[in-house]
Amino acid sequence: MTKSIKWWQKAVVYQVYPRSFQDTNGDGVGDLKGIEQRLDYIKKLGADVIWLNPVYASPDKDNGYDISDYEDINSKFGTMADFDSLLAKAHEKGIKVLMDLVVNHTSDQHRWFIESRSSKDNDKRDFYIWRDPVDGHEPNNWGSFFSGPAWKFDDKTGQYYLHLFVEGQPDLNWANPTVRESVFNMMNFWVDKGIDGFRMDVISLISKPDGLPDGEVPEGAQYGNSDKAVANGPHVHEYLKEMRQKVLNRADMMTVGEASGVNIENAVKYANQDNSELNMVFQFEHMGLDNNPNPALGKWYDKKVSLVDLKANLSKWQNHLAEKAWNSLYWDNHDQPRAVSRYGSDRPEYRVVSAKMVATLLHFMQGTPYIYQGEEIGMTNAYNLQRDDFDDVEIKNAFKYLVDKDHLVDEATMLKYVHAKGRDNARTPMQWNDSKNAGFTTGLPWLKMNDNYLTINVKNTLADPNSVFYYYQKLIRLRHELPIITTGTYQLLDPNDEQVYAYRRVSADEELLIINNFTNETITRDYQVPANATILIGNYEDDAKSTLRPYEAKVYHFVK
Ligand code: TEU
Ligand code: CA
Repeated sequence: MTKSIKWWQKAVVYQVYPRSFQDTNGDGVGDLKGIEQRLDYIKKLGADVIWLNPVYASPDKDNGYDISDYEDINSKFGTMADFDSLLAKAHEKGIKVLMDLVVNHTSDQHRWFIESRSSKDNDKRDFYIWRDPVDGHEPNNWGSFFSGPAWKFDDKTGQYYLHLFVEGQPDLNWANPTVRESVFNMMNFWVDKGIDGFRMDVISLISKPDGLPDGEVPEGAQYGNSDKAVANGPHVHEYLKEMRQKVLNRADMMTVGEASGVNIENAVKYANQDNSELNMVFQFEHMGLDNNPNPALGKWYDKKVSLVDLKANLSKWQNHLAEKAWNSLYWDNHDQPRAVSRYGSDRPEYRVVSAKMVATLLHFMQGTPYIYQGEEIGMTNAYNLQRDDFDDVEIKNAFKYLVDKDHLVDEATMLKYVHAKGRDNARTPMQWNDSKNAGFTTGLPWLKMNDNYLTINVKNTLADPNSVFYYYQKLIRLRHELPIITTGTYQLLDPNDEQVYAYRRVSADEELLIINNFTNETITRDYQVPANATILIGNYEDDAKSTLRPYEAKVYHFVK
């Protein structure tokens, strides 16, 4: 790579889900003061940046992704003074802060929408997407991402408004220049506070296709995996270029666009290296590989991904973005199940070793890695939660529409799918220690705890030198120390091997060989490791050479 390396290309991001991180006032909800108290923990891990899920004022129909005031803090989380203090303390410790930016939609309680729905001639009417009924029905066949139709009829004015997510999340009309101006002004309010960047929620959806035509498939769940539906509309790149000029260029910011429905071709546009749009995107292709073969069920399924498919997909992104754009690297976030449960094994005998393997696989790739809270201690899916325990609107709607209404699967099967894929697997509170409610709260947690916190918790992981935590700490340190991890060329080995994911990173004078046994079996492979190679990191104590033990991961380093 000839271009100079930017700070965010060497950085590792730690994602904090504020609601579930640390409660300080006993109301059962994590808060900003709690994050401030735990900054030293994040510092100890070694992360450079924190991404905060939305902390703005919100009726919480979709856990903060429905914002009613962009310039105010959700009172459950604290006050603006708490935010300013957290930002200052993070900066003192050399940690940067990324804010979530949710501007495809607002809450229906936002003053813009309250005005917009009040009458057809209100000056905010055109801030949102209103349409007349067609033959007494919805204007088109679009479905919400979270089941059901994407249109809501409003009696007051006899029109439908568009909501790609839940009813309480009306979509903003980005075609209206006053909407764009209002959003950019709001973003500048945060830039002026000194934040270090934005993670942009479903930014690939802000420009709607001209004329709002019917989709090929009515289910909104498809939009996340298809480039044929509503994503990547005709003006999205124009809007982002305008945002870059009016907001993002005012500081040395890091930006990552969450891009449902993005493919390689449009990712290269969003994250191009001419600095005209974003630094990188979150792509979803690898998250869709273990979807249900029945498109109407979307992500709801419990079969493991095929390793061959996973390799092909991740390698495609590594190879095609190289020198052209920049990858973000993630397994986990607040919308995904736990990585160890999904890709490794959360059985007690394999949990630690496989959590490290899954980490090794990702953290030696090219891109900016994201660690989601709890991933660094090997937190698992929450199998103890039952239908009535779930909080997530996506899960509730899946039961309501796919089970109760459409009878696509029975309730027990859906529960199995939710235990494999549901978002609440990631949202159960952080497990700090083995005291009541894992030290997360002295009150009643807003979402039931994962009942394995007596063994899986931060206190235990910090006391054990062989823990998942110290492994992540070392992965981060290696990325900071070895430029080849940032800049080396990626080469996949043996694409058809169904058991091992092995790849190389290559620079002019050195090389890394990364080997990951994806199975719980002992197998043999000969990668012709050169005699001068040394082990940089691994999840077993010794090197058994061509023997690979269950979930073994190891990385050889050698000078050519
Ligand atoms: O998620 C966008 C998105 O594409 C989701 O549909 C995602 O595929 C799904 O949650 C996986 O189950 C973003 C946020 O990350 C999510 O938390 C919000 O609910 C959503 O946007 C609406 O703002
Ligand atoms: Ca609290």
